[in-house]
Amino acid sequence: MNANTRPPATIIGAGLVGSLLATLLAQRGFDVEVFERRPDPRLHGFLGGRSINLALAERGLNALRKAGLADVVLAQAVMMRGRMVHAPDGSTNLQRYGLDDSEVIRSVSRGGLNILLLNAAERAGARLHFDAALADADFESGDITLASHDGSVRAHRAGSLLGCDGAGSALRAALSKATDLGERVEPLGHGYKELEIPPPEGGGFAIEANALHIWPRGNYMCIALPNTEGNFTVTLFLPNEGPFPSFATLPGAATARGFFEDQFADALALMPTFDEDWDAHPVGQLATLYLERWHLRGRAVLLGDAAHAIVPFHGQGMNAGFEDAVELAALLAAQPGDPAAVFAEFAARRKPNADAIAAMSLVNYIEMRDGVADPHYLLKRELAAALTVRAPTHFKSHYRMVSFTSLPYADCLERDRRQDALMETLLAGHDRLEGIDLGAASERVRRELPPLPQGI
Ligand code: FAD
Ligand code: 8RB
Repeated sequence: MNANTRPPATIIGAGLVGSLLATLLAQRGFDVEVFERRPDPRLHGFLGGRSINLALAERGLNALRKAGLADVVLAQAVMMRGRMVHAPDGSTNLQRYGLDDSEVIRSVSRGGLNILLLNAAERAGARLHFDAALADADFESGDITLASHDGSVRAHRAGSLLGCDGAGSALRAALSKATDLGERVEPLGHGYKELEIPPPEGGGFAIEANALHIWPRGNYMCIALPNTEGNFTVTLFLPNEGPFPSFATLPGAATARGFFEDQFADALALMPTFDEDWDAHPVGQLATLYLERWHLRGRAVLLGDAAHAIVPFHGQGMNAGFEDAVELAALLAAQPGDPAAVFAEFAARRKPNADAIAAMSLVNYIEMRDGVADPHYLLKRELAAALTVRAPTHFKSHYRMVSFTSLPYADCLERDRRQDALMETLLAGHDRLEGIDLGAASERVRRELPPLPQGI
């Protein structure tokens, strides 16, 4: 294809979603330019410098496969087979996520993944501009203003804009001035603090490497994800305000240490830099962002966190954003001359799925932090396991649908509602599995639930 006839694409933000979208579009023959606010992390290291990791599940991996990057990412990931639950007395229990080691999630370094995606985007022909923050956009002329950290600004004539600039999106702010996006932000009321478990002296991992660790404590919890270097990123999730324990009642490392001695003694013993980490790392805020509209005619569209930031409790924010990138790249490649139609179709397809994962992520906080100990919940888990074995063509746990398939999130939510209602009916009047006729129960599952789509 002649360079002049390649359809243009201007991407705002070279984070996880922007750099994957740049790769996919450049691979499909687009003339891609990307503007990123931060300096190039390949030259300057990641701002903040801390190693933060993310859980990659099937949807995200599937998107990486489409870009030809799944194998290189897997080579720098740590497999997590299940949740390792740490009780207050220090005892642990592994709850597997899937049926076997083909159903696992992976812990990957955010910095490493972003650098890998930036390199892939450039290899595919995308042009990346760093220290170039979108400051303003004129959606009539297509002119955008880009600002550098030294205060200098420059103008650029862009075609349609693809907004991947994250939860605090500047493109979203510019769009809001031109049109009503129907924006709603729902704060969770809980924040988070990042801590660290380093590798033990002599190497290896201080706790089980191949698990996502959870310390559930009712109204709050800690989690830990492994890094390839042997350390774990630990995150405490806790109410911001209110009676002890809340972040408001833990002003400094000294009070926080007492709280951890009480509630997370086993973890605290593995955190030599607890005091420094507590005082140095800010409390992060959590919220869900809903927009009624994601696009303005053919001029701009939002995707990833810019369109639908969610709470972290399903580990699906990046996975959902990667699905967006795959969907948008495919639609644009099929119809490069009609961005208005593409953006409308993209938003119509993705918005119900974004709403569904937003809802499921909020529910999973409850499940992670206290559902694990509830007897009715445990009984339902047992029944779900039995139905999974007896009716695998019709029954799949909510967690497996979300994490190990690419079934649209909205379909996962709908199927899970029907599965859950049926299980509640089957469990009525029972407090043990023994009295339930599992043959008849699985017969009913096959009769009343639609078969699972194959190969998704
Ligand atoms: P981002 O990755 O935030 O990228 C946005 C980019 O835009 C950034 O590079 C930013 O510098 C740039 N930018 C911002 N403003 C401008 C501007 N004005 N002009 C130009 N560029 C701009 N998701 C999972 O699936 N699994 C997990 O386990 C998981 N763990 C997480 C852990 C943490 C601590 C956090 C904070 C999030 C986690 N997430 C996880 C969510 C995931 O990080 C996000 O959903 C994902 O990064 C969204 O990608 P994005 O490209 O839309 O936004
Ligand atoms: N954002 C995750 C899960 C589900 C685990 C389960 C949960 C930290 C910020 Cl909280 C969380 C999960 O149901 O057993 N899979 O992947 C990742 C999670 O938190 C990430 C690391 C996180 N995201 C701001 C902090």
